[in-house]
Amino acid sequence: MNVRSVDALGPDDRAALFDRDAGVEAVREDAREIVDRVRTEGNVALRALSREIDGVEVGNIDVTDQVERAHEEIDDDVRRAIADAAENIRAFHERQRPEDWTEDFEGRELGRRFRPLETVGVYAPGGTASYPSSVLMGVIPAVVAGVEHVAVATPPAEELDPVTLAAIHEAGADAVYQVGGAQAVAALAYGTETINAVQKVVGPGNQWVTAAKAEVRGDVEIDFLAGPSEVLVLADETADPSLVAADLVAQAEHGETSSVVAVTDDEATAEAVAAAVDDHASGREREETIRAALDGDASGVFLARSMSEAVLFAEEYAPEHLSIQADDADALLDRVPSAGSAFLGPYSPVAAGDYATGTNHVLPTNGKAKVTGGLSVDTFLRSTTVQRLSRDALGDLRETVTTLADAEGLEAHAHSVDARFDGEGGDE
Ligand code: HSO
Ligand code: ZN
Repeated sequence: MNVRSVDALGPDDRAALFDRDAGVEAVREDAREIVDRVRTEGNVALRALSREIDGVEVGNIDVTDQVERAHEEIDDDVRRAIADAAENIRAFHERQRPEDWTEDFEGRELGRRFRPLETVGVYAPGGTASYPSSVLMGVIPAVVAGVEHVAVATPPAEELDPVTLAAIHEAGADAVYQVGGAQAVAALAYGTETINAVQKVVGPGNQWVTAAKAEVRGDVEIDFLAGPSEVLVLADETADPSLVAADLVAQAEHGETSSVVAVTDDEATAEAVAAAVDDHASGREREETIRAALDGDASGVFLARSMSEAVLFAEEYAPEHLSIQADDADALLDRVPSAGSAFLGPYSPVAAGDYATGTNHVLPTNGKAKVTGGLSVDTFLRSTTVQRLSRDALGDLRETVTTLADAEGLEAHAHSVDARFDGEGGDE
C-alpha cells in the first residue's frame, strides 16, 4: 500500500473516497423487474427465481420449523458464542428503550408515547458470506422494541447454514423464509401466498438487495441503503501501526469493494501502517479479496499535515466505522459528528463491535452517517404525541391560535377554538 498526502488528492481521488456509492444503479433495472415479478406472481416467481439465480429447487419456502433443531445441533462452542453475543446485544438495546412521558407545560399536559411496529422483515445475507451475526443485529432490536412478528429471509440452499438458523432461533424471530436477493425484499414488502407482507424491511445485503430496497421504499418502510463495509482509522504517533493495519485488513475481508482508510498526521506512522497492511494481508484465508479491497480507489493510507486536517478528512468521509487510535480520542471524536459507530483506543477493534460488544453492526455506509445512525430500537418504534388542555390553558392559547388561523385563511380552525368559549358546540 502507498501513502498518499491528503493535500495532493485530485478531484478524482476525492470523488472515489468521498462519493462512494452502493453499486446499486447498475442493477436497479433488473431489480425492478424481479420486484414486479414477485409482486404479480408470488410464490411461483420465488421458486423460479431461486432456481434461476441461486440454482436451488426450493421445497418449502417457510423453514421456520428448522431453526430449533439447528440450534440444538450446532457445535456447543458456537451456540455459546451466539448466546453470549446475543446477551450483550440485548443489554445494549434494552438501554435504548425510550420511556413514555407526560409533562405539564403551563396547564397543557403534553407527552410522547412509543409503540412498536407490528411486523418487520429482516434480511440475512447468505451464500458465500453467511452472517449469523447480522441476524442477531437485525432481529434483537426489533424484539426488544416489542415487535410482535419478526420474519427473517435468507437465501435458499440445499442445506441452509445451521449457524444462521441457530442465530435466528436465539434472536427470537417467529418466521423464517428461504428466499434471497431482490426477490426476498419484494416478498417481504408485498407478501406472497406463504409470506406475510411486513411494515418495514431492514438488514444489509448485496447490491441486488439494496436496489430492491430502493425500489420498494415508499410502499414499505426500509432502514437505509447500505453499501460495502468501510472503516476509517484516525491515528497519531501514539498508535500501534500493526493494530491499525490489522483493523484495515479485517474490514477489507468483507469484499473487493470494501473501503478501508487510515489517516494520520505522522509520516512514520503512515509508512509503518502501509507496510504492516501488507504483512497482515499475507497468507490470510481471503487474501485475494483483501488485496483487491486494499488496492481499491476508495482505500489507502493518507498523510495529513495536522490532526485537524485528518479530522476534516474523517468528517468528509463519514465512515460506517470510525476507529480512533490516538491521544485524547474523545476530543477527536467530538470533531467527527458523522460516523456510524466509533471505536476508541487500542483495545476496541471494529471486529469486537461486529460481533460482541453489544452495539449494532448494521450501520450507514457511503457517507449516509452524515444523516442517520445505524439500526437501533428506534428503528422499530413509532411515536405518538399526546395533549390534554385545561379550559384555562386553552384560554391562554386562544389568541395565538385564532390569529394564526385567520392569517392562514382557515376561519373554521379559529371557530373550533372560540366555540369552547362562546357556547356554540362548547360546554358553557
Ligand atoms: N463489519 C460488518 C459486519 C460484520 N462483520 C458481520 C463480520 N460479520 C458491517 O459493516
Ligand atoms: Zn466486519
